[in-house]
Amino acid sequence: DVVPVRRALVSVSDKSGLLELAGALADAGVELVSTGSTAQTIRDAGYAVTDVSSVTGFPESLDGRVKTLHPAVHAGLLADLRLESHEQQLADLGIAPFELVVVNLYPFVETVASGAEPATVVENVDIGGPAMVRASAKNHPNVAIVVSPSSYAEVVEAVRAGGTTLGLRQRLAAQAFAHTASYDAAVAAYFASDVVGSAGAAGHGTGAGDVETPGSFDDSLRLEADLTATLRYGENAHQAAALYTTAGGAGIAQATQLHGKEMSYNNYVDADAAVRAAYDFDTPAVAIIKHANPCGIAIAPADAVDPIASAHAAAHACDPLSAFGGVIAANRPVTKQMAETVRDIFTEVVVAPAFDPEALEILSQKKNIRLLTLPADFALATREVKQVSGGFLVQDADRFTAFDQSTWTLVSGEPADAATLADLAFAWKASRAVKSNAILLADQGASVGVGMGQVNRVDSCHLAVNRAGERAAGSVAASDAFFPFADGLQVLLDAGVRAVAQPGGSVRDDEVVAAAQAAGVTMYLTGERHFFH
Ligand code: 93A
Repeated sequence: DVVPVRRALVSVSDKSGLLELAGALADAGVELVSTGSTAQTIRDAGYAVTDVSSVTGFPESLDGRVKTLHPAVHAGLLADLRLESHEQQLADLGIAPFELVVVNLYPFVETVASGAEPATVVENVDIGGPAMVRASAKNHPNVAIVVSPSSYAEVVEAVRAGGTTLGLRQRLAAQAFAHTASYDAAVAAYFASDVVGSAGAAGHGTGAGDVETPGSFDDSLRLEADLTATLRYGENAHQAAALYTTAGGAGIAQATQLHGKEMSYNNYVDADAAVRAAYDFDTPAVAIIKHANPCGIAIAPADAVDPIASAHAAAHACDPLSAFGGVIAANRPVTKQMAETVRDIFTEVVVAPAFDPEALEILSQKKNIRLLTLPADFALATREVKQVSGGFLVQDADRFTAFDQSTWTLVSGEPADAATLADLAFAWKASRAVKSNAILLADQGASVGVGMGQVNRVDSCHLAVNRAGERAAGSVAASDAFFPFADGLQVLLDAGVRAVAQPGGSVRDDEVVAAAQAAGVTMYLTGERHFFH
């Protein structure tokens, strides 16, 4: 199953490593066939190369839109030479096969990131490149397909050793299909975001108006999703995993990666949680996520000079220990100042609507950090799906209706002043991003202590208070669901919490409210629960 390499098709936008590759292939006696500027680069370096137009007998035309899209190329890529009939047909047609194809695609993601005009972005949608990549990958029993300069050395070694092995070609084919899939996902996300923008579809920051009443469900719900990328592994190293994107979706699965290592399974989960938390706010907000929970979440003070950097600093201050290795979402473009802070903190992923050029430059110096863009007004899914064994559960997405404090009921203490109300509103909204049972303590628009994911509310209260330390005294608290007893609340009161927002609705609300009244603490009932599991 070793295929000696006699003829190679090389067509690359990213010319890094090209000359070393071309030199090594030429030295090994491989005939090189190339497109426009790739051929020029090889020729300028003094190596022999055949122009693809002399293979096709057709000029590169339509400003380069049609270069390699020709049967003389594609029959050479797709012929299965294990079949005599294919070999015979190629001979009859006078077409020679390729055993090696080296292609990397027009820099679509980079063009989008540069803020280019739509016409330029569209021109950078590669058509001929993916066609060659997919054809060669399909025909991997005969052809080795290389899509990344990082594979050049290994392939050159194989060529020198007498040819590529089936194992190598299959591995390269898998990389190739993953590459074109993620490329197309980026293209789809760009087109979708454009459509969302112009259609003025509902963005984040929802009010009471957008909530759908519990609706009807089709008797056969079909989930259409396309395999977008195979991931290195799943939640753990022994679990195979992949990313599927739903047709017409526009969320973390469609985010555009500008820089960094491949996204992992856990990166996707955490980035989704980060976006859920930060993009929920209308004002500049940052959430830092570990294991799908916020270890810090904050909005910027109204007078901040660099709001998103201030929000990040405040979110980080909540729990700097846990922020190590975290996933950050910002709902405004990342600024230079924020980037300078993040640079010094080990961070897995940063998601934001955009990165200021200086911020991108600073963060791109870190090889591994993954930088993703997702438009601030990405279309929220209206339904959420969760797998259970043997099927799945579907529900309306959780939206706030009780965000507006005019709908809250004061049941204890003095009415809160404007600043306290604003903090309560922040804490209440932020608590929605915390796994239940959730208790979130906040001060001046920033979480100061988070108690998450506990099986009783008392433990969540202890966690939040312990995390906040001295900052618990004078903070405000939100609870994602009612206090079933006064014990959890008492933990907060003893720590010096001065105002509380919680849904209410417990059969023991009287006891809970009485405890707040005895402490002279302000308490509002929001009337709405926000469990999140
Ligand atoms: O414009 S295309 O979609 N049409 C083509 O026929 C075609 N063939 C190769 N893009 C095409 N390519 C791409 O051109 C390759 O994927 C590669 O990225 C680039 C190399 O062109 P050049 O050698 O002129 O730099």
